[in-house]
Amino acid sequence: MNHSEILLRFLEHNINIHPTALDEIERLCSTNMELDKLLRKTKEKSPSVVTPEFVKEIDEKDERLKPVIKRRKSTAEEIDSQIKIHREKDITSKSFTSGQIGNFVDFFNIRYEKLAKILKKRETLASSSLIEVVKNRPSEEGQIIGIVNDIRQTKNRHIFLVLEDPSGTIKALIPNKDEALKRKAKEVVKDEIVGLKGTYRKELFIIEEIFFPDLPHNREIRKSPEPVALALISDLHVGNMQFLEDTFLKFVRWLRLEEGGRAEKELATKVKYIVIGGDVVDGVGIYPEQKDELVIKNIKHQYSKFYQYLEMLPDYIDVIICPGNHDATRQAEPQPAISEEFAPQYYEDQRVHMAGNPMSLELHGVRVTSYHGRSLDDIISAIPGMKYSRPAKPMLSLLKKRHLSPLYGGKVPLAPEKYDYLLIEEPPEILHMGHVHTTDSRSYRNSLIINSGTFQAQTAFQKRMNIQPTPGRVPIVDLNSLKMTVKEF
Ligand code: D5M
Ligand code: FE
Ligand code: ZN
Repeated sequence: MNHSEILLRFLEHNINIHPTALDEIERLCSTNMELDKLLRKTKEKSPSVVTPEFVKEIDEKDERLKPVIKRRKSTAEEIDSQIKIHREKDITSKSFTSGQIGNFVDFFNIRYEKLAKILKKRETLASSSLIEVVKNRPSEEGQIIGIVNDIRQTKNRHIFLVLEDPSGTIKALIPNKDEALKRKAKEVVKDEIVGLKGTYRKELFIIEEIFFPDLPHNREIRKSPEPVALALISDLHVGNMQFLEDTFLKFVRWLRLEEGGRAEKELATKVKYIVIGGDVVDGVGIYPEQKDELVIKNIKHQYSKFYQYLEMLPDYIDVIICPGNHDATRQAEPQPAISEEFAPQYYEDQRVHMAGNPMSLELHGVRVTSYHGRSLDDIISAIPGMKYSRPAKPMLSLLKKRHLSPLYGGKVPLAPEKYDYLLIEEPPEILHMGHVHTTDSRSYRNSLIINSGTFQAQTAFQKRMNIQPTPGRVPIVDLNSLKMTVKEF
């Protein structure tokens, strides 16, 4: 970069520069990218004139932001990225445009059709009947598939359930003495699609078995032929006073191969992707009294702040981001990607990929479904035995339901789009969520179920709710072996 090139760029941005600062800038910026970065940082500070002292100060503060030296040998660096984002299963830019909003009848019909098809693959349900047909065949055993309109325990400790399909509704019952089936029924929530086997007697379908859509037993599993790894994170809440910047910077330094022993570095060299499952920033006006807990009160500035961290990442890492309930997009699910208006840098950067919530990806063929996880609040309160401290359990329940947010009328606002984007149509190799701020994982029928925790310390609200977050515990999945390790920062 020579003086006139630098001068020109600064003038383009209407920034006054003192001639003595040019040498300093020339020394610091050998590429256009570096100059862009300096320009951006200067603009944030908006000095009346750029002096050599000003440049030095920015540079010192920037010590930990220095670009990674490219010649470092790294596995991930040598491999081309292979990212496929299933945009057809993403609500982004479909919702606001052409009056796509449908009605709830269509919305639940799509859910019914898709999940009934999955349920019918099971032998027992292959010849299931419509509800009206079963009602006309009293005392005969039959199978039905439908949406759960109501489920509750009666005062005599039977479980009473109302099921609906396109032909009609039926009242169903699990007798109080069938303890095993009653236990299974505890996992049933309103508005999900289930299959029932039983017999219709005296206006009641007596249930003998309940079926969730579930995952097939021996499905083909995809692994990456290349030795690359994926880091899963979520719930940074940048801008909130509890965001743990130092912890996050440790993670960044580890990725930059600046921290850890040989074995740790070996894993770090494989990391090619970071998937962020929402709540990137704390947002503004999300909950009462939030203002008092914000250190950055402007949401655009919150995103700029996080973008500074993204810039510190090795340049061979791709970052894929879905929003959460604190991000700059609509609250109703499915959520379109974080809006460009609030995070323009993200859209200009080729290594950052913005998608909706939920999002469905393939990384080197490995299928990843990421969903922020707000429905976990509803599932944890609806199903006995589910706890905030072990979110993989309610996540597994959702996986078996093949739906990310089945309950309508709970804490999750659902938008009745023309399609049900929250269905889990194809079983993923990795099901990823966040929201509950607790890292947890388990595996189930060849799927890894992972909650990526948080980088935020306990908030006053979480203290009142007795939620104990586990900040800085980052799940890393080797996409070649599909083995997961949790790195603590
Ligand atoms: O959610 C952070 C954590 O707080 C997560 O565990 C859910 C819990 N949470 C959030 N809002 C509520 C409400 N309204 N009731 C109960 N629990 C809640 P975050 O999305 O990061 O704020
Ligand atoms: Fe969060
Ligand atoms: Zn959240």
